[in-house]
Amino acid sequence: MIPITYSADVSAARAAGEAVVALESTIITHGMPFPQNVETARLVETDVRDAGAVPATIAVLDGALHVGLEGDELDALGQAQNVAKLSRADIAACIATGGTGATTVAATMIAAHLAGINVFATGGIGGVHRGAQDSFDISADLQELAQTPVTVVGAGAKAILDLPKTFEVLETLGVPVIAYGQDALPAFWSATSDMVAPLRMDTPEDIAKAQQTRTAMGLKGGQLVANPIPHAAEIPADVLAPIITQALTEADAQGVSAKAVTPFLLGRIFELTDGRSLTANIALVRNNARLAAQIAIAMVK
Ligand code: PSU
Ligand code: MN
Repeated sequence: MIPITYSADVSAARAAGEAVVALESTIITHGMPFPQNVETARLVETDVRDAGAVPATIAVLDGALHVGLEGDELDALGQAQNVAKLSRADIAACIATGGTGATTVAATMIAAHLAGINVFATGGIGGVHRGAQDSFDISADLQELAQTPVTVVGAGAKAILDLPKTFEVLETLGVPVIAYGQDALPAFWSATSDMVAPLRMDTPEDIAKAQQTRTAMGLKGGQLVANPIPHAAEIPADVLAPIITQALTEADAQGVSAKAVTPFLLGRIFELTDGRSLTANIALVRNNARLAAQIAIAMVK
């Protein structure tokens, strides 16, 4: 096992067997502008604490895998330039070469599992990009859900993606997709969609038990909890649709590809909505953090 640097709080929580919720760092470095990124990271950590669990924000700092960041480390990461975006393909290389990088959903799941953490909150997972039939751009987050036993709470997959194809791939990979408290799948900035969720659960206890049963059966992998954005914060899909289309057209025209696609699109949508997409993104991440804490508490009971 590689050494892990735990924050003081996460260290204490592990020793006491308390509920811990993993949080990712790519959303901080590549998903939101400064200073809202750091403010949001702190709010999300507070939300987890207020719900009775301990937050563990994950990142690689100067070659060390950190599970739980101290306040000054979070501040520094939020303002650092040229931070790598780490997925399964690059996290080991970053650690090996002493680099600094932020973890995506896939890499955060890997690190959480190494640290014995079973629940993780994010905004929305990556998935199948629109036009993937030409670009082959499918997020490694999907494969990770199929093999690493961590329950990921997100507002579904990000609505910049081809959502029907994303959920088809998750089905193919055998990943349970559980809508929380409703029949429809949420669509990130919008609470509902016209897609019916494969599974629905209404309590954190059921979600915890489903992951534990999966693992007890020897089934690899985690599950995606699709938690709808609070209605007060949502942006209707028909308002966003032309904006997403414009951002995608611009990405195409500028030749944006690979890891840069998602950060580019989120950044342009932020500008084109005058910041409204960010307000909604913050509301949904905080909502996911609260539910993740409840699931983590149910798991340790
Ligand atoms: N959720 C958000 N904003 C983000 C992300 C999630 O609200 O920026 C990040 C996650 O780290 C996720 C990544 O893994 O976007 C997806 O990137 P890609 O499409 O390149 O796999
Ligand atoms: Mn990609």
